[in-house]
Amino acid sequence: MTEPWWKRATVYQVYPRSFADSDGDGIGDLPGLISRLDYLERLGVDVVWVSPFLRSPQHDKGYDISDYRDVDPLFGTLGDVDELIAGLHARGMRFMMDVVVNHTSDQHPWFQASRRSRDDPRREWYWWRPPRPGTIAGQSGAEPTNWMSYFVEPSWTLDEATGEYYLHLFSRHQPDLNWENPDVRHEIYEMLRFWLDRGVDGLRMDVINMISKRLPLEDGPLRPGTSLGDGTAGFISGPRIHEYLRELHQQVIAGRDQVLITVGETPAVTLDEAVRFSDPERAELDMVFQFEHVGLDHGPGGVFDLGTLRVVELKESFDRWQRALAERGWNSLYWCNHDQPRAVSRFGSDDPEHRVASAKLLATVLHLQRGTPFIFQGEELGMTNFPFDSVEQFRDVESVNHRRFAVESGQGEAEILESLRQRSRDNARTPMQWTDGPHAGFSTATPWMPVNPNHRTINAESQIDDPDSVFSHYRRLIALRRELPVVAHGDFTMLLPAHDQIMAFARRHDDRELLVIANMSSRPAAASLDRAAAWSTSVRILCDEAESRTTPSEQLRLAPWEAQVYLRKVI
Ligand code: TEU
Repeated sequence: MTEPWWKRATVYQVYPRSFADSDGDGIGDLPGLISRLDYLERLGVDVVWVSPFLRSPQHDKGYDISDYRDVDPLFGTLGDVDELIAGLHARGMRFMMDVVVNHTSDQHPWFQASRRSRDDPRREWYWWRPPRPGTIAGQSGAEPTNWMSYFVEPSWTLDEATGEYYLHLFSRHQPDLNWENPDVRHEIYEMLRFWLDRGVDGLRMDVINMISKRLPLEDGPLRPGTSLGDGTAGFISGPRIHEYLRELHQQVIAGRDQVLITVGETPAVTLDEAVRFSDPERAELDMVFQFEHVGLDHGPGGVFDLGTLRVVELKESFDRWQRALAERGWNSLYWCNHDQPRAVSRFGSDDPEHRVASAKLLATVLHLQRGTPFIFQGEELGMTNFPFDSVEQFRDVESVNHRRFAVESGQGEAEILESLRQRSRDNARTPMQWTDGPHAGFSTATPWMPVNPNHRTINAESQIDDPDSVFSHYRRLIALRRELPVVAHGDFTMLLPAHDQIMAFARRHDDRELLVIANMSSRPAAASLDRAAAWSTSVRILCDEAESRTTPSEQLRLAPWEAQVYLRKVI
């Protein structure tokens, strides 16, 4: 049986607005990305996923699309897309597009028609509802359900012209499409075929587990400290979700599935649902992004409620996902993306004493799991969160709305600043740090988001030729996945599950076994290793020359953020 190519592949995510600016307007663009393809080739990634660059009013930085078939002039032209695809293909890399079809922009002609009148043929393309019975349109509480949107405001906005509310799970500028309507689905499938015919090799599907709504739409349980409800029971993995994805597969993917890669972004997905989405026999998606490990440090109030991350819980979570998708389906692996704070600041340590070691360790423990790893731009350099010092500095709609909401609910400025500093999506969106020069080599003009002052020490130029850099470490891990079948295909056994500093696991495939031992803390760690004798003939890999002859001893001692990896032949 031949395994799909993407089991040995690594994906790199580009957030085009913050990657490289070619025309000096302070905003990254497609020609900028094209000029950096040699860098990506050097890193060795197989697939490049580019966040949305289609026409958009940019309320949610391109995740609000107003024309699915044209490029936003901010980013370039359709010709640039063709050039990008050709440039990637010439270097043996593939192109993954971001597909945002749960919602459109409120400027999309479909929505413009839909809002025009109650009997426009496009009315049913979106979700329209009258005010709640017994209430007055426009007054608080008149919304058809009590749902809070992901961007901390009611999920319904009144459209004065027709006196009805439309549904938006995200901002009011992102109305949800009604997938119950077959014409909507037909248009989307046709649009996807248009892009695949143009040379797109992969699809990353935004919040794809939210496209099927549970009818009738009903109130959800109140969210603590607010008058709004949690609507997730009404739209996460709704009743028709698998039917829609199978239909999409038949209409768009079938016949091209040997060459394509598909990943669904699925917030709040359960283990069982993830298996269903990614079981190849069901022909829906190749893999999904699950959110469990990036929610462990959230308190009960959600993303801006600062909870504590415990290493034991993180290990339990990884172990659960590795086991659940061992037989059927496939995992995606990630620490970072454009919606998450920087991993080294969150799961590692951005203290200069530990930053490099912890960035490498995070890469090691993620990339040596079973699944397809995703790297977010700058992660391969150990880029950190931004030192925001005022609540005025945040740009992202989620952060801006959270700030307003937090002020209204009586939080003090210091508290709001601290949670935004740690959790704002803006942390991921500061410009890519290419050099130690002006604007970090990202642009010749002042960038749309400030460059992190630490670009003087953290930048690509200083790392690409340094064999001990975070970049070189990522490069080795990417190559290892391609070279060693045990990395791509091996089974997974978590070791030392109760240890509160060390994450250790073994992988086995045919006659090869891999052992990973990592101290996820800024203190020295010790433990005793079971079956240490079995490892007496192993070789240490992914390490400096000086360490290369050691084998793991029964009494393990690890320096802060030290990771050790061993490979042995099983006799
Ligand atoms: O993200 C969906 C999503 O769940 C996030 O909004 C998440 O809840 C939040 O970022 C946590 O801080 C996708 C895109 O990745 C995101 O950029 C878009 O804003 C969103 O969908 C709407 O398209």
